[in-house]
Amino acid sequence: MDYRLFYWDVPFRGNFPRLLMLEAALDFEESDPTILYTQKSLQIDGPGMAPPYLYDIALRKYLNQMPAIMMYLGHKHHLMPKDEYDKALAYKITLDCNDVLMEITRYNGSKMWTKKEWKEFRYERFSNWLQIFESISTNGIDKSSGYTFGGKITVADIALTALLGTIKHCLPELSEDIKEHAPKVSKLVERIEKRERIKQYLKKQRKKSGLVYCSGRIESSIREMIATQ
Ligand SMILES: N[C@@H](CCC(=O)N[C@@H](CS)C(=O)NCC(=O)O)C(=O)O
Repeated sequence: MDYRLFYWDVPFRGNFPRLLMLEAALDFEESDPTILYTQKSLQIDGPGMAPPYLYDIALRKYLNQMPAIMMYLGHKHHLMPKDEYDKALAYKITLDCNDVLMEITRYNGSKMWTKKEWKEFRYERFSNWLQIFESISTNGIDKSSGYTFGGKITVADIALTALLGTIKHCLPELSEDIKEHAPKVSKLVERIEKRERIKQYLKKQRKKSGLVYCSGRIESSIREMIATQ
């Protein structure tokens, strides 16, 4: 076993490290994150406020914060672009994805949506984010390989898939927004979701969890906004 992932049984932020570890053919298991809640996490290396936590079994160390976990795994398992600038861009894309997660859940569920704010988010911020992702891909995408950087799959392709593939599946009403504002990235996401290990995992996860996205009151609030818009 290479790693242990401490995350809730929902796709949301957890599918970022999950898809990366599947792509890299790593051996990992999952544990209930409750045991690492804030005070308890002070006793470990890399403590934090909330899951995900990655435990590196050989190193016997934990790491918190999704983008840090993605960079750690990406560097260690050859899923970074070669060029230094592209490495920074891959990190930026991962941070952008994490910002979208924070925005769509109104700062990780700390507030619920109102109709006015949802409308502003969906038609301004979310479409702007999609255009940003699309412009990075349009300018930089490697025409021969179809990946964002340098002919090989990287952490950036995986982060975009974990963000947008999950939204497309769990909140299908938003898939039109994705196709409209980020058509190339939408295709990229479809290609990554067809990679064998990722495909098998998503099939199982989606069969078991259905459309569950981030769970809790904030998921109900997002669904209410979509339904009554
Ligand atoms: N910035 C952190 C955010 C962690 C976070 O907010 N996790 C959520 C689930 S995705 C959570 O467990 N929230 C419950 C809490 O904050 O107590 C990261 O990117 O990993």
